[in-house]
Amino acid sequence: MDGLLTCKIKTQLSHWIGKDSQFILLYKLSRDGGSAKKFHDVCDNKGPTVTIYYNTDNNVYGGYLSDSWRTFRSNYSTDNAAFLYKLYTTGNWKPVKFPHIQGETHLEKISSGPWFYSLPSFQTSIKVDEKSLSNFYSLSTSDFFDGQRFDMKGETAQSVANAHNNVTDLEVYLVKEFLPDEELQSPWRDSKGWNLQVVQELKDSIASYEPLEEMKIPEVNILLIGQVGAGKSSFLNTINSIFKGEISFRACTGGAENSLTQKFHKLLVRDLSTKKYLRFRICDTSGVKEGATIINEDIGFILDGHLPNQYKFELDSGASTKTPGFVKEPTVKEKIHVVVFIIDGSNVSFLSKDVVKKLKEIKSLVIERGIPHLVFLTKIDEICELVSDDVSKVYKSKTVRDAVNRAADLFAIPRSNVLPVKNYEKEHELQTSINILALLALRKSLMFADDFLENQCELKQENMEALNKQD
Ligand SMILES: Nc1nc2c(ncn2[C@@H]2O[C@H](COP(=O)(O)OP(=O)(O)O)[C@@H](O)[C@H]2O)c(=O)[nH]1
Ligand SMILES: [Mg+2]
Repeated sequence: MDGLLTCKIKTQLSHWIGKDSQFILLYKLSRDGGSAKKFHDVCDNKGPTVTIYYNTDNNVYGGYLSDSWRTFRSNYSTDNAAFLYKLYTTGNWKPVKFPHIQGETHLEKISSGPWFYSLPSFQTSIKVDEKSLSNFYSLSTSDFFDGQRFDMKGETAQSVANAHNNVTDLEVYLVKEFLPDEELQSPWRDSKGWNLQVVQELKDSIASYEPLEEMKIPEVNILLIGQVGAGKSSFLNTINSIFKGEISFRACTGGAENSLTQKFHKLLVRDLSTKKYLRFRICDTSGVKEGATIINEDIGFILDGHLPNQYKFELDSGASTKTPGFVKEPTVKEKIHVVVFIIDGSNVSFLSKDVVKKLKEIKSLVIERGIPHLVFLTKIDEICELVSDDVSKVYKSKTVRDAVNRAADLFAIPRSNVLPVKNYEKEHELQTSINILALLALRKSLMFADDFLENQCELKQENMEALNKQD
């Protein structure tokens, strides 16, 4: 779910802040829940923020902090550049800035939500008031717009907010200076060009791919794992579209709120030009998110090949040997041969601690089993206008390069194992550059899967030799 900031509001806030700014949604009460801890988890130490309240009478108001939100003082703090503001009064555009005059401006406390002096929110936690028809959050009105710290320019709590702080939502955005996307002189990664011939070469090499002969398996299993909404199902659709020759949406995709993928799917892709199935399966999972998410035991079961195709994830109770279709003694055929972490490029710097922790846990499970892994960085069009206009600019985009570097640091993997990808989402026709990035990413996964099979093959041979010696 996206934030509610409109272009008009962004322009007004940029004007007040004094810089052309971009706004990145960090916290949204209705999406992230009314927990002060959660607010601090995602907003602390990030830099300047703007907080915006949407009151049930269509009053929109909020506050700006040039300092980061923090918790270590456990008391009020002063930010001389902070200000409060109002934008809409009962639905009418009436922007007024209320600059700081004196004294402390905001509360640095783990048990408080975003809390300005004269514009409070909630302590510890708050729930939506479900008794009312409009389902609002009843926030605090302590010192509400009382003019002690900010110059109210003749306005009052009544004129700004009808004297109540019942809101349908509250959002906190990170404020970043808007810098035009930088096109690098020389690319940060080499490419073979962006034309149909390259697409064909990549398609041919994937179409002729066969898993290591000695292992005698029909196809390799590529597991996609990542945050809900990161683009796992969309990647599967992108690959399917390329081999189908037209855009297709085989796996359901959707917004970030809930994972539409509740089942474990192991999908084959058919090359429509030859009508043959390709020799890999893309395994799509439900995503990682705070709270309910696939439990580690289930991930272990998936990696080891115990869970059957179409297994339905029960988010609080995992699978067991009694699960219908549970594969008791999986062979190499059922195991996962390569793991791809799908990371939303537009979110890579703002992943919550919980999600990072979960992804690291999964990575440990993958490493324990010696399974090769890599990262696909999606939505690169959303972070860079150069790329949004022309995907073939990807290796000349400083923004994408920086995002790739961040993902590599986060996962502690080599940069070359992070592959930028743009999935099909709004397009109606296939595009050469989009195809090339997706095919490069897929081909690299197949090469990695082969590495795993090589290792398994060696292991098998060693075991055989040991057995022979015993005989
Ligand atoms: N702009 C853009 N949107 C994307 C991209 N990949 C996925 N999306 C969108 O992100 C949303 C979530 O994608 P989905 O594949 O359902 O995520 P999943 O939960 O990981 O399976 C959908 O609305 C997609 O259209 C991408 O590369 N660029
Ligand atoms: Mg999905």
